[in-house]
Amino acid sequence: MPETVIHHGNELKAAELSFDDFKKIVINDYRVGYESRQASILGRREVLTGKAKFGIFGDGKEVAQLAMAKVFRNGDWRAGYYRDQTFMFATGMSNLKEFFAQLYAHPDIEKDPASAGRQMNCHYATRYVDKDGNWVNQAETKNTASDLSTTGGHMPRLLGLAYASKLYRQNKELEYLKQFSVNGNEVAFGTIGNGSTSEGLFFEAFNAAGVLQVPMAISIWDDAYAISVPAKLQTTKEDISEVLKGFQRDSKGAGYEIFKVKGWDYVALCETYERAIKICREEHVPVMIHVIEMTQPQGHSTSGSHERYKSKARLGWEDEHDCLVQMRKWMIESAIITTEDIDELEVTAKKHVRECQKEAWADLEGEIKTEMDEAVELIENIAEYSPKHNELHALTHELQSCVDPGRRDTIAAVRKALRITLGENSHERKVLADYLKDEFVKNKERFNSKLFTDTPHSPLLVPVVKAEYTEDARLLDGREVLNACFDANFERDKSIVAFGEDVGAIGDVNQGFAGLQAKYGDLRITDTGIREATIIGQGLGLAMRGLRPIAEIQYLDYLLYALTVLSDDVASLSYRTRGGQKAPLIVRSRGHRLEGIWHSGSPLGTILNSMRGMHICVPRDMTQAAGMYNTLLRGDEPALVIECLNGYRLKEKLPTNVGEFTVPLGKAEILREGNDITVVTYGSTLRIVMEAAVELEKMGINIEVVDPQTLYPFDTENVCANSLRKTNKLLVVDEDIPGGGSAYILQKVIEKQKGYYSLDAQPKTLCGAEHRPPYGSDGDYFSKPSLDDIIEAVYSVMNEASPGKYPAIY
Ligand SMILES: Cc1ncc(C[n+]2csc(CCOP(=O)(O)OP(=O)(O)O)c2C)c(N)n1
Ligand SMILES: [Mg+2]
Repeated sequence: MPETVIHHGNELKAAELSFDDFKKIVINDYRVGYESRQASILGRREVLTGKAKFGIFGDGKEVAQLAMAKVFRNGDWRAGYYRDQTFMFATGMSNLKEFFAQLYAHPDIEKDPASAGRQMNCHYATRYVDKDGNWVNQAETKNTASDLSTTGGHMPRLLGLAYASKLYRQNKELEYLKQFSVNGNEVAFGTIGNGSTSEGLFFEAFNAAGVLQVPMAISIWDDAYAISVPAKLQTTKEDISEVLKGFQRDSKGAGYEIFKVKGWDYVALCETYERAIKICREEHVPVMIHVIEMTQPQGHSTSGSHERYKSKARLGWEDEHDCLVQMRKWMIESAIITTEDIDELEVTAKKHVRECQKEAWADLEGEIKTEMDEAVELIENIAEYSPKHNELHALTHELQSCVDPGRRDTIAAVRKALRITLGENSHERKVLADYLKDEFVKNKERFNSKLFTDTPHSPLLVPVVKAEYTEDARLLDGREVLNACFDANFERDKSIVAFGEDVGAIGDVNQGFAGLQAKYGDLRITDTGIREATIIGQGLGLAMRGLRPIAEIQYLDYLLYALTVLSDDVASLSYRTRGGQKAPLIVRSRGHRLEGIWHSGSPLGTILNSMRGMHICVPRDMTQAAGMYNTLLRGDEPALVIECLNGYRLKEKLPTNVGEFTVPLGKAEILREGNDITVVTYGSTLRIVMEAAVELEKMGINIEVVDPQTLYPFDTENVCANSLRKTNKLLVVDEDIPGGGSAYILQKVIEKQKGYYSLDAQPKTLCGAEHRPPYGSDGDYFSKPSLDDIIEAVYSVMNEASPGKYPAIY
């Protein structure tokens, strides 16, 4: 079987090679490209005949990727998109069988290591976390960060992957992290389609890499279209490298080295990549390679045909400039290969691809068939004794007649058999029910597992260490407690870095990092531009490469600018690779009430609904926040910590173990005991609820106050529902809009914790208004839950339960 991988060392340095060696390399390249093309053609056919659901392929983009693969070394990273199969094959990061396994959605990491059947085809990833959650040695492997379907969505992460090389090269204290870097020599390769350069994320990442001067090599695969929309409607001057010329480094300052090359010119491509990556790797200068005149022989994807929107002339031009056609022509003209030999190579390559496809299909089909046979037998066993035997026979017959069946067909038939035989009591029926339960467990693992890493390194397993205080513990501003916590952690762990807007020189707008840049240097506590999406991407890339970033979003309201990266990339990373990749990124922000439409946000509903896969921490004060950072910095899962914007100057006691004590995630705390009603709240409203408690006590009402502390995970020990057993009444106080964070809390307490068993009165929520709060204290009073609102909300629940004892106030 031919060897697909181009090993490092196959660079085309013509002067140093004999003509025979040179020929061998070129012919091998062509074979890889040709096999890749056959995979595209066959892949499309598999979709059109119904074996796979959707197909998007890298045809027309092969030759540039062969050239790029030559300069991709161990330790390097790729963050790319769905056209990159040739590059993945050429570097050995994927292969033909895995390509087809993913196309068929094989839910097995052995068959589809990139996503275990979870991602659409041509969405790549290498597994850098082993089954116990340990990092593999990334410096010795070629690495691909898991792809997204959202075009341009990977650009922020690309920045972070490149930035890690800068830190590894410039911060000598990181030399001990040998499994991640060799002196920061690693290049982060990005690929993006011409159309997707219209995305804001592209421009944001592009500018940031120019500012940071990181070894980032962006290749733009330019086929002049984005589905049906031509370059004229996408890009100023229809030419992205023309537009970006101002980024070219020159006597005025550092910037990019920009290259432009034709996608069908093998020799020029090899030379260009050689030059570009040398600059990028050695000088740590970002480079852009604009690869023009690419084609798309089969159109955009299996969803449509490009004949609908490309002119005959364009289609003719594409046929002629097909990169493999051109490469073949050049090889024959240059006496690298004869027509007969290349014809033979193509026949062999085609056969090989077909074999790989068949094997991949047989692997999945075999598993499904075995399971189906087992289920059919179990159903037929019931039929032997069941009065419904005709219906059951029909069911198994129908199941066995399925064309290209899936696991869903078998499981649906089993469930239907159990419905048909409802009320029957045979042993055989019980066996089938047990079989179904076992299959649910297996399918949960296949399709629903690994939202979090769930390994021994999980922050949920970090030992609880209580905060300790001396008798004369100092009372400090909250921000100083945080500052001491960060200081201790920066001292303890050299891989921790923090960055964001105003985080460096002034130590963040609330001074949590004050003085730390002076102490630990600007590579560890760093100012960034105003670019929330790429601040998160920067953190994500660093976290993937073994560093411990704290990425700061200055105010919670600005989190929306980074939401795509958080939701699409950070939060889904573990899930979409089925635990093959992780990124222990800590996002630090501050929110809840302060003032104005963009500085009082508490969009917890938005956050909870879009960021499953991240822990959501809502500490009530800075000491609790510090304990959460201490926990998270010792675990390996991503999290968002929302500090109370109005709490930095409130006095708190400084624990003696401020850098060590931990606040466990998912552990709710009862802050005040009471018998009459349970009030669940968190963050900034907590203090107001505690004030209300004092007033309410004067009115003869004793409230129990529960702080869940983290919204995800939420109160894993059912503290809320247990409290309801005593009080039988529930009020949730939340600053988000009605139906936002409070609806989430209600679902957890009432449904998940079964709190409804204990309720004597309607559970209530007290929330912010549906609009954002106006600027000014009056605006705050009339838009966010106030002391009076809370007192009256509690009272109204009491009034409903005992109107005689608690008559309406007004
Ligand atoms: C954020 C986002 N917007 C829209 C899409 C739908 N979409 C998928 S591919 C595509 C065209 C991309 O064109 P281009 O970047 O030129 O890459 P090409 O497919 O031509 O290689 C579009 C619009 C998407 N996947 N993600
Ligand atoms: Mg395009």
